[in-house]
Amino acid sequence: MEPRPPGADSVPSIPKPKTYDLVIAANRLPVDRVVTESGATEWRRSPGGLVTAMDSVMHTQPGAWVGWAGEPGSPPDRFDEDGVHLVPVGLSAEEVHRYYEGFSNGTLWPIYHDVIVAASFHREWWAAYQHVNQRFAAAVAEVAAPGARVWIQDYQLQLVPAYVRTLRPDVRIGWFNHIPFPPVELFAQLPWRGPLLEGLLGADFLGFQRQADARNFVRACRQLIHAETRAGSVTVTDGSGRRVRAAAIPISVDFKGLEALAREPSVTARMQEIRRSLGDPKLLMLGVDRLDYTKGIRHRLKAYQELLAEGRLGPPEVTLVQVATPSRERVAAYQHLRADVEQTVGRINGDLGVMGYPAVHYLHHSYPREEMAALFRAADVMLVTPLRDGMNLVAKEYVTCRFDLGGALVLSEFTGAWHELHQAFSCNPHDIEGLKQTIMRAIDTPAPEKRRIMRALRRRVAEHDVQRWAARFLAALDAAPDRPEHGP
Ligand code: GDG
Repeated sequence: MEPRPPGADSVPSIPKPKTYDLVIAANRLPVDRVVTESGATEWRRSPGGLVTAMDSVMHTQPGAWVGWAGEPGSPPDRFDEDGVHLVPVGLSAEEVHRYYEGFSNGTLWPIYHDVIVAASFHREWWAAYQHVNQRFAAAVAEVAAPGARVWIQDYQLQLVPAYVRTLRPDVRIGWFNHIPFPPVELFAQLPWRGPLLEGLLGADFLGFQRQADARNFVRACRQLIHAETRAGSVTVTDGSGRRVRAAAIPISVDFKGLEALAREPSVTARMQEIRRSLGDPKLLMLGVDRLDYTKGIRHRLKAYQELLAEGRLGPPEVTLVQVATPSRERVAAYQHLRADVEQTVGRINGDLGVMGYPAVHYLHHSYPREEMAALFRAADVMLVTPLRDGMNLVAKEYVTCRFDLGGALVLSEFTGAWHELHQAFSCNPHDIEGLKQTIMRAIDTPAPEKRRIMRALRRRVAEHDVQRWAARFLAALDAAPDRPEHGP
């Protein structure tokens, strides 16, 4: 037995927090707080694709997940859930307003999505963004084991790579951008463009949805901070000679899990019930989006409205279900969008609906996954018409659910998904006449041709699922150039 130091019994040692070889940092934790019928509070897994992807890499090694728990105020204590150590980061109500609704969704989101609405620049939003990113980095630094892999997610946390590197130069840092990275002409508008690029360059590897996004980032580094660049990599400007690689690793869906859900008898029964409850239309069209101005909902409604007005389509044979999931409801641009969409839906139904058969079924709700799978199976034509979208998982989910090879996907060229699913019925949503023609083509193409297309789309998603995405990202992170002081 080891000799015990004098007084060891009386001085309690402070337990060091447990550390992990894989640490994820994302704006949100992968759980939501719910109050049960008995009034008790519990945490339920949020069913996002990222959670499934992380499951596939965390089941072999335990990992930690750093994120906001979704409510302002002091954060709950750390806890373990489904084998993942959850580390809540607290945000005050003011920080939610300035860092999340403000800088993330009022400044960065519009700039990164082609300025579909104007971006707002406020120095106090930027200050809050810096503070919150520092807090995330401190939490990461505390739970990362020596030499750990740290995987930071998305545009809300672009400064975290550099902050983590300062605190923990021993760890390997990756960042993945779920949204587009804008052309330099737009990115250059940001008053804080330099610090944002330097923040990202704290990483070893940066992953993007499309090659064009990775190229935009590299070009921004060359033009705006005069970094030396080569195809796919940037040399940091701090004189260390360290190189950061930027490449496309497109995200995907849990093909096997979602297809199995879509095949459930209860989902089949619900699919039939949905069609019945809509009056058994000959043709059911579907849109599923967060209610966001990037998703092209207004353009889609306009094309549909004109097709109805011209008598080319109409109820009761044809109907459109538009699920618009509530989103960012305290941000002004989203309030305007909602009012606009709801007025348009009202006008279409008022002008072009028939008794008992509205032309548009508009649902401002969030639904369980089973319901989404049943809707996808019920829809003859799926309308995915964003003006700009990093990937768009709805497109991939639709084809995943169509194991029957039925249905047709209308897909905007301005989504990341289009670069993988170009056999779909492609459209430019800005071109309303073209969009109308594409919708009619998706309807009129003979079934055998549509089955051939659906088979090709499904093959692509089956072979490039979210598990493969996560594995590819981590392999790229491991393969990133070593720092000069650590290797050749
Ligand atoms: C960002 C990027 C990128 C929607 N309503 C309900 C529901 N959903 C699910 C969909 C899909 C997800 O939410 C939305 O993902 P998207 O990819 O379509 O779009 P964003 O939310 O904008 O996501 C995007 C993505 O990150 C991943 O990198 O593809 O480009 O903008 O999975 O099915 N799910 C349930 N009920 C709903 O009512 N259960």
